[in-house]
Order: sequence, then structure tokens, then C-alpha cells
Amino acid sequence: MTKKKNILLINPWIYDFTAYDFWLRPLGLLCLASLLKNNLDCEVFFLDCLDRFHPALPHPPQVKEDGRGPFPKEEVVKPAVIKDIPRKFSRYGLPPAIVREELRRLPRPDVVMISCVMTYWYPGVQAIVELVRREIGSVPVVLGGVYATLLPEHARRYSGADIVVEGPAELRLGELWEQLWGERIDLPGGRAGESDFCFPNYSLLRNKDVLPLETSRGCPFHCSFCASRKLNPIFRQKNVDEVVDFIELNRENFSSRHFVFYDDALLVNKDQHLKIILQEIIRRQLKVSFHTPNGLHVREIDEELARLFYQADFRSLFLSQESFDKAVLRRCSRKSSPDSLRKALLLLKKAGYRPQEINVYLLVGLPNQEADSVRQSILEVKKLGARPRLAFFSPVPGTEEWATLVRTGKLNKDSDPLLHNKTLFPYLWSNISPEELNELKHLALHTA
Ligand code: B12
Ligand code: SF4
Repeated sequence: MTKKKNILLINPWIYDFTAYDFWLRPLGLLCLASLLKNNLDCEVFFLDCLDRFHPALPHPPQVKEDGRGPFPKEEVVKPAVIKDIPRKFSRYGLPPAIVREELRRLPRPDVVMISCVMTYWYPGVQAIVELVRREIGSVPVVLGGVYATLLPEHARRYSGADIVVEGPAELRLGELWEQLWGERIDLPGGRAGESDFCFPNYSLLRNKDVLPLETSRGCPFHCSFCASRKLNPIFRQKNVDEVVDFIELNRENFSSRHFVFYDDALLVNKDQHLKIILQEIIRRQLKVSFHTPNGLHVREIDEELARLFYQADFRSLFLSQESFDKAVLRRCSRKSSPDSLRKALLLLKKAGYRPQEINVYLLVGLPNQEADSVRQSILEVKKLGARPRLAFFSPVPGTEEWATLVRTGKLNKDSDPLLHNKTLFPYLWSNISPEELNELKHLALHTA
């Protein structure tokens, strides 16, 4: 019989100009943990470089009522490719000394598995792989997640990992296990009748007040700036009863108060999916709040859904409008229109929401987008009484907008992924200057 494996999962640091715990949790790793624990003979350990609740930190965490708050950070030298950008660059998360101590304290792993959710956060992977090698020596390091899936060649060359896994762990873990240890295993993923994406295992998290959740994967829309289709080509939803039972179970086990939907398309098929989930949550009187930092599809909001949001305690609503400019909407996203936003806001207000509680995402920084188009959109949102929230454009490899930047010579197809950072557009390729962006930020922030 083979020895039980020790598996160390690591959520790496973020290296960025800005980062904030906007209900950020490593959902990919929590899903991987549940796959491993439920199917394989192994012990799973977890090192979260973004754990802002770690007891060894010198200051207690700042936590808003809704669970959000800042990460600890330390300014670092900017990598050469962005050295001329006049912004500070930092490592967000635990100080390296605490991470080193954790690596020394944990049992020696048989394999280290790392995830990375943004292409431009790869320096965090490099840094943790380097530390793992220094502290543990020779151990196989496997990298998966969004960065590995969108840029596998870059990840193979530069991340430092021995194995780079593209795509969902549910479909890849079997091959990986065989590659690592020559053992064939049977995972439930592809079996008929079973959901092909698993529920996360939250027991790994130190602070369980905020829990991330997916009830679906993929998205039937096709916006020009989004990689959803590349990451999950087929849209599918979980069984609604399983979702409600899962929320109730974890609410009971961990007394968690905040569930955060990470779905790309939470409202699609709403009559058979989200409405049923919310009706059952209300019927069972589960005392939880919901958050939707990943914007909701405006067109799907009808009177019943607005009422269910309010009754089920959808606390922070973020709606994906993207723009009021018809040309921008035609080009990049057909999921909303000015009229559907007006209608949705009326319904949400009728359901009980105060206008300031409704956030409306507006995209800024698309190639060739003018400041005036954004300015008009901000003013329209304010006129409707909601809160404009600027969403900065990141050119994501494999999307149409990324291809446009490459075609027009503004980005090289092999450019350093650091150039995908959402902070860079006003300095590199946008018609919107840093000064104009500041003015737009000010306009969006200060209500008339
Ligand atoms: C939820 C989400 C957020 C959340 C939380 C993000 C977080 N850090 O966790 C919020 C709303 C905060 C957010 C913000 C942003 N996001 Co976002 N987000 C997502 C979203 C919808 C889901 C990510 C997720 O957790 N999925 C669920 C888990 C289960 O999937 P997963 O991580 O891929 O894991 C699976 C596999 O990859 C694999 N796997 C994962 N890890 C590992 C490890 C190993 C070893 C193995 C074997 C397998 C494996 O198995 C897992 C289970 O199947 C994705 C789109 C998408 N569909 O992926 C965009 C996405 C990642 N975001 C994106 C963007 C652009 C942003 C923003 C810049 C938007 C903006 N303009 O502000 C910001 C930046 C955030 C910041 N600077 O702090 C881009 C990526 C950009 C890039 N260049 O890489 C994406 C891809 C969307 C898009 N536009 O195409 N985001
Ligand atoms: S931006 Fe939203 S609606 Fe558009 S394809 Fe991505 S997930 Fe779907």
C-alpha cells in the first residue's frame, strides 16, 4: 500500500499597485481541497499568504461590518517592465517571516499545489515557489488556476512550478495524480448524474465569517473583455437543493454570516435557479447576508427577483451596466441597456433598497474609449440615484479587446502579463490620461 500523501495548498501573495480584501477568498483552492479530501488518501494543509486574520500579525485586522478590509502590505521595488509607472507597488499579505515560520511548522509535504487568479499576479507565485524551494528543498510544485489556464506557456517558463495544470481541477486531478505517483484514480467529476464542479471545503480558512460560493460555472454571454468562455466553455448550474443545503450546513457549522457569490452569470435561468434558491433560503429563515462583487446581469432583474434579493438579505448589490454609451455597449457587451438599468433600479427601490445601496459598474479604459463617454455614464447613474463604481479595464489574454490591443501594436502578444494590470491603461494605451481618470474617479465618488 502506498503511503498517505501530505499535500500543501498555497494561496500566494498579491504583488500589485492596489489590493483590498473585497471578499477575496481562494475559492479554486477550497474546491481543490474538497476534491482531494473527498476522493484521495491524503492529508491536506493550507498556507494562505493573504490571511489577514493571522495571529502573528503585529496589528489586529480592520474588519468592516460586511467582512471586508485592507490587507497588510509592504512596498517593494517595481519590476523593470513597469518601473516608469508613477505608482507605488507592494506585496500584499503576510510578511515573509510569518510565511517562512508556517512552512517550517507544517509537516513536510509530498507535493505543493498553488493557485493564481490573475495573470498579472504571477510574481506572487514566483516568490512563494522560491521560498518553498529554500525552506523545503526538493518537492514537486504544481500550479493551477486562472493564470495557468490563460497563459500556460508563460507559467511553464516563468512561474518556477514543475507542473502547470490548465483548467478545472475536477477534470485534471486524475491525470495529475498519475503523473505524480503513477497511480490511477477515479474522480466523480465526469460521472453521469453528478455535478461536474464540486463544493468548496471551508474548513481550511481561519476566518469563516465570509465564505465564497459558486452556484454555476461559465456564462452564456460573450463580452469582448471577458475570458469566461475560455475558462469555462460550457455554462452549467448546480442543483438548487444542494446549494441551499450547503449554505445551511456551513452556516450551522461555522456561524458564517456572509456568503459571496463568485458566479459569472448568477441570474441566468433565474426562474429555475436563483429564485428557487432564494425562496428556500427565506423559507428556512437562514440568517445570512449575500454579496455580489462580481456584477449582476441587469436585464434579468424583474419584480419578483428584486423582492427576493431584499428579503434574502442581498446586502451589497453590484450591477454590471458597463456603460450608457450605445456604441460601447454594442461593441463590448449586450447584457444591459440604459432602459434595463432604469427599470431594474425602479424595481429594486420598490423592493426596499435605498439608491445608495445599489452599485453600478462602469467600464473605464477600453481601447479607444474616451473620457467623455465615461463621464456621461457616471452622470446618468447619479441621475438615477445609484452609486457609480468604476471598473478598470484589464486586457485579458484570449479576449477580443486583448486581440485589438495586439493588432493595433499597443500590446505585444508575448508581453509580460504584468502589463495586464488594471491600473496601467491610462499610462500605456488609453485615450484617457491619468489626470482625466482622477477627475472621473472624483466625479464617481462624490455624490451630487
Ligand atoms: C470571483 C472573481 C473576482 C472576485 C474575487 C477574486 C479573487 N481574487 O478571488 C472579485 C469580484 C473581487 C474580482 C475582482 C477582479 N477581477 Co475577477 N474574477 C472572478 C471570477 C468571476 C471567478 C474566479 C473564481 O474564483 N472562480 C471559481 C474558482 C473555483 O475557479 P478557479 O479559481 O479557476 O479554480 C478552478 C481551476 O482553475 C482549477 N484550479 C485552481 N487552482 C488550482 C491549483 C491547482 C494546483 C490545480 C491542479 C487546479 C487549480 O480548479 C478549480 C476548480 O475547478 C473570474 C472569472 C472566472 N470565471 O474565473 C474573474 C477574473 C479572474 N477576474 C478578472 C478581472 C479582470 C478582475 C478585476 C481586475 C476587475 C476590475 N476591473 O476591477 C478585479 C481585480 C481584483 C483585484 N485587483 O483585487 C479577470 C482576470 C484578469 C486577468 N488579467 O487575469 C477574470 C478572468 C474575469 C475576466 N474579465 O475575464 N474578481
Ligand atoms: S462579462 Fe459577465 S456577462 Fe460578459 S461574458 Fe463575462 S461573465 Fe458573461
